Amino acid sequence: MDTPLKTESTDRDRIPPGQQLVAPGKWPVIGEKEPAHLDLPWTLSVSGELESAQTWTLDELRQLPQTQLTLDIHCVTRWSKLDATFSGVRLADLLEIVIPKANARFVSFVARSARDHSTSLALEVALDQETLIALDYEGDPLELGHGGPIRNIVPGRYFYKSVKWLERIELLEEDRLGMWEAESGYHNQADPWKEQRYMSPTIDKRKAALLIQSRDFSNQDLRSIDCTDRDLEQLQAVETKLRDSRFDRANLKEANFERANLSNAHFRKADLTGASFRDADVEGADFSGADLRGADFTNASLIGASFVDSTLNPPVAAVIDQSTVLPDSVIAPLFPEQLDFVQKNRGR
Ligand SMILES: Nc1nc2c(c(=O)[nH]1)N[C@H]1C(S)=C(S)[C@@H](COP(=O)(O)O)O[C@H]1N2
Ligand SMILES: [Mo]
Repeated sequence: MDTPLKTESTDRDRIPPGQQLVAPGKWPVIGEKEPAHLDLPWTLSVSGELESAQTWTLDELRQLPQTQLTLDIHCVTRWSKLDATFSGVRLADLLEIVIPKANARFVSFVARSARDHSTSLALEVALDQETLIALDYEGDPLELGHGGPIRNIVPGRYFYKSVKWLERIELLEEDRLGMWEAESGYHNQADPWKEQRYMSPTIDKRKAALLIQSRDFSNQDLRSIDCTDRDLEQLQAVETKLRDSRFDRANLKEANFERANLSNAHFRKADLTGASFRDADVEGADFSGADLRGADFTNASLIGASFVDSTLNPPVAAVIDQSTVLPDSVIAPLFPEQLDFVQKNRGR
């Protein structure tokens, strides 16, 4: 047997459904870009249902036993990065110091950020998954942009369970949903192998039918709406929340999606000629087989988006030509294969 081939198939087995690898050495920044109160020294406190609340300075954390952990990062916007090595203090080791009470069933991780970003897990899951309070990445202090100097890391869950600029850990009797989970419908379990990305909100079927008929979605929250095969020519969907929505094979000629949130939206084989995605978030969206002639992606966020699906034979490829507006800066974060495809088809 050929060893390189074997290695390749092993790597593929490590990529959960619907995920693709980022280019080697790349690590996109997702969500908040910086913490709050940069002038204050960093501390981590643990409070809530435990015997003795405690606060550590960054130096004190570094004096606790350090554990190294190598994990695969899986972001809900469909990019994965294998073998990221962090080191720091295991959550389990911290909890041995503060001693959770018997009624502590959940753990909430809170960031020092403008919106007090947070996420939570069942305590049992957090411990089973070997949650780490990371201080270092690949041997150096974790950089600020990726949540340094203190960040929790949860292997085996989508990366939104790993909070940047961790400032507070709270042990709770009842769960307190994190920010994305409470406000954006992110799945609270977040297991990438089960594709637990989002909870689908229940959009009333009648309301959906009326909206589709009116072709005006602007400024509404229509997450997960199903518009498969619909005729939505000239749809107005400015600033609309359309995360995880389905537009496969729909007629979306000249549709206006400016500033819309279309993360993980499905546009397989849709007619998007002349559509505008200016300033839209299309992270993880699927445009395979869509007609994108005259479509405009100026200033759109394309991390994790795909335009060609070469797992199918023949490959399902978007129609892109010199009339498609896909500037260099916009396509830079695409997966290598996707970037290559777009560059070959788009004019300069
Ligand atoms: N404080 C804070 N932590 C956060 C977020 C955020 O917006 N703020 N976003 C989450 C999401 S959705 C992801 S995918 C990862 C991204 O981490 P990265 O920017 O280091 O890749 O951080 C998670 N932790
Ligand atoms: Mo994410």
